[in-house]
Amino acid sequence: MGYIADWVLLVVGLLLVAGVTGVALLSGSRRRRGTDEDLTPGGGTDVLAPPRTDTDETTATAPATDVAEPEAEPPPVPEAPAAPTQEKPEGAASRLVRLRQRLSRSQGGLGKGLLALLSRDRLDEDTWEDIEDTLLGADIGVAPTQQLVERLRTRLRVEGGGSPDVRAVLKEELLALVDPSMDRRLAVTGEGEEPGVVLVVGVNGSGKTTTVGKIARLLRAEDMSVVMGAADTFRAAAVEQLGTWGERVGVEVVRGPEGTDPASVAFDAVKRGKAEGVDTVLVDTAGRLQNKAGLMDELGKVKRVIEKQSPVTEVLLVLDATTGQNGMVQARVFSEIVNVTGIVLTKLDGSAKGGIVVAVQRELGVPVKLVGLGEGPDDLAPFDAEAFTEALLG
Ligand SMILES: Nc1nc2c(ncn2[C@@H]2O[C@H](COP(=O)(O)OP(=O)(O)O)[C@@H](O)[C@H]2O)c(=O)[nH]1
Ligand SMILES: [Mg+2]
Repeated sequence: MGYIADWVLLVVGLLLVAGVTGVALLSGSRRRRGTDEDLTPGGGTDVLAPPRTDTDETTATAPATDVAEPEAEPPPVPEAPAAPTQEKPEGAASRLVRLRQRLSRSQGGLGKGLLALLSRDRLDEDTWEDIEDTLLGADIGVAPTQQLVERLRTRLRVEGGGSPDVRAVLKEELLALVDPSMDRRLAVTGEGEEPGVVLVVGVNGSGKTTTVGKIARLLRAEDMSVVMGAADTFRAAAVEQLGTWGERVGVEVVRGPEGTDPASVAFDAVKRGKAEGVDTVLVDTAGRLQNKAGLMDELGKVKRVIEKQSPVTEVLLVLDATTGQNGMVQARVFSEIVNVTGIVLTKLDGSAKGGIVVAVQRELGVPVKLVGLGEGPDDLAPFDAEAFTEALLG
């Protein structure tokens, strides 16, 4: 009997081991298959998919029984959008005060870090290296970093007899790098009866449309008259987006059907602006960078066609401050395509890397004229070298 029982145990044991191994192999192969799928071209589209919303999350995790439930409540009927009411945009003075605080919140770390290092009792080589790293980390760029470190070394050595005012020295040197002598005025008016024409360029997602809308508000706050041209005709959503900005401040948006030639929309917008005798025409563009030659053709044509009506008075390159070196590469490409006259640095509220102001000005030889400091409609301010340097120092 004992013999048979042993056999039974052995067989049961073997079956169990086989079962467990089988499950393990199965899940292993499933996992492997999952990985393979992620690498197929089809799987790659996930990267482009918009971030999951809460609704997606709920659907994905909801147990199957919930989905099958027959009496699901009908989704609530969305409220009809309220009729647009005209807004009075915030004036330049008040937004400067408000946005300065935001600027020091995002950028203040750089100056504080530098001051702490420079205030050490002994400025040894390790400390200078830390200072260099701090500057590079803020995207100031290699050449300006070396220049600044040289200047600080010399000045703190020479003036270091007593106790030098480190903050004052640092502020002076940072200000010199940001270059307060650059002309940062926006050319938003034309000669005589001509309107000013502002062409806004940059890669998709950098904040062009938002910036065009914000500039319209800035001008409306000064009681200037504006027409906008929605020359990003590739996505209906982009045209809609600009339309909304226009409605809120009573600015006409010239548009064409989806897929229209961007140059023809730009042409119509300037024509309209001229006919109405407005001060400024703002032209939004598309910024697909997959193909430099195509982009060059397109933007070149937009500019040429506009200039059959009126000269372009300002070409603003919109740059996302959070994109670092990548953004610098884009900036270079655009500056080869069009004659950029000013830079708008957006999303400075979401990045501590304000040093890119210095880097991009150096690279393009063109001043930063405006900075975007949030998604709010009036979160755009004229760039002021002095205020920016103060913000860096916290
Ligand atoms: N935080 C922040 N977000 C911004 C700023 N400027 C634009 N954005 C956001 O960036 C996204 C892309 O902007 P959009 O104007 O559509 O970019 P476009 O593709 O270049 O026209 C939008 O979600 C904007 O709200 C800014 O200064 N700060
Ligand atoms: Mg856009």
